Amino acid sequence: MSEVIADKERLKQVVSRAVDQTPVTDIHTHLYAPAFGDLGLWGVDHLLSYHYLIAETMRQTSLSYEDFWSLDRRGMADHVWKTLFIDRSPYSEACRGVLTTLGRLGMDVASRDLSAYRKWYDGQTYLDFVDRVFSIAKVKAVVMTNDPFDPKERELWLRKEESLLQDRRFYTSLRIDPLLYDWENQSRVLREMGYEVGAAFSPEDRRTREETIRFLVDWGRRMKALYLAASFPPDFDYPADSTLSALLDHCVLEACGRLNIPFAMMIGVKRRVNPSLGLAGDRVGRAKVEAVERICARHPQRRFLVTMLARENQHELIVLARKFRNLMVFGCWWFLNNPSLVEEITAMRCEMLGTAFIPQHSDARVLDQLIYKWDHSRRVIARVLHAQYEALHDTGWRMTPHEIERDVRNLLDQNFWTFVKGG
Ligand code: RAT
Ligand code: ZN
Repeated sequence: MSEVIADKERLKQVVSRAVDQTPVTDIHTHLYAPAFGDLGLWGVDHLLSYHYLIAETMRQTSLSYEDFWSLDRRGMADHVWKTLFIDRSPYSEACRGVLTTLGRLGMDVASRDLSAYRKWYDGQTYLDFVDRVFSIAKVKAVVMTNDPFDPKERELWLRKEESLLQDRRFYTSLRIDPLLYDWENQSRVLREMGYEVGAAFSPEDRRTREETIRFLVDWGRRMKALYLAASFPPDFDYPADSTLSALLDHCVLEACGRLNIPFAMMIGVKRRVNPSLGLAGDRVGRAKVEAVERICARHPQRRFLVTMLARENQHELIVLARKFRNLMVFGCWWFLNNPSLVEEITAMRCEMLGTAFIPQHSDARVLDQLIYKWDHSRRVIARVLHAQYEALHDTGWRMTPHEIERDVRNLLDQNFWTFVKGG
């Protein structure tokens, strides 16, 4: 055995260093590789007009929704900046994230000088900026959310597939919410693409079933998707007498099998509770963990990456993961990505799953956000892990730095790849 960690001071150092330095695979983002052109967002105006901040701003402004949405990107950013950062103290998680990001990029946050920040960004080229962000955030790879139902993205895939896959830091996932929730319109899109599906989905209709699978397999291959993915509402049930349930059983999981990739389920989002807020108008609801239990039990050959949005679901989901090795719990999603909740959830997962989970993903929509999302998460993960190792040390068990680094590498990087590869 190499150096054994004898005292608690050293233990703390080793854990903080391992969590701080280990390169991360970020398994769910809304980022795009540079080849996707202007689908990829970056810069201070996009940071400030992030939908998490728009939700906070619209509670504190007298501007109507219409007037806010009529502003250009810069106008929105100005309004968020004044409302949340100047007229009030920006200590919410999403606000602080902007400041962590600017600070880690080398800007003077104390100056509160938005025009200076804009000037700093004007001096950057996008390609260098991508390198810089990956290096500061110590992220080695991100998984994009790739949507063939988005006409702009679809057109890019059909036109320049090869170049979209060139940057090996950006991996792909095939997102299929529109197909699951809007068969009526999306089946038309499938037909336009040459897949002979019916106007209504029925599992008895063999051709529609096979053509849907063919579509999913073709696009999974075209994108080299690491997994298929969808989000689900709180009342998602399985099995159920619904198009959704039938599509999962007869097409989605079949396609995952043929592609030999997992299915990612993000459960607990109630969409468009306030449509005037756009992307910021969704809320969380308590979901049925039984639905996940039944899908895992019924499809033991399939692999499921699952995250749930409600705090109330976390304990049950962890218990379920102890029962099914084809279930990998991941991330503290969206409204859970706040230090107090990340701490609670990560501690529970460590206590009940050991090292067999994926603690976090960023959900970044703006490239620069990788910096703060990972900076903030790493701090909490380090704190939680340190408490676990300290308790272990108190039993008399002794660890080496190498062992701790191995565990952290599994948590932040390898668990995902092992699960994707199926073992
Ligand atoms: O976190 C977010 O930005 C949400 O708007 C959603 O994108 C969510 O993460 C999702 O993937 O559906
Ligand atoms: Zn997302």
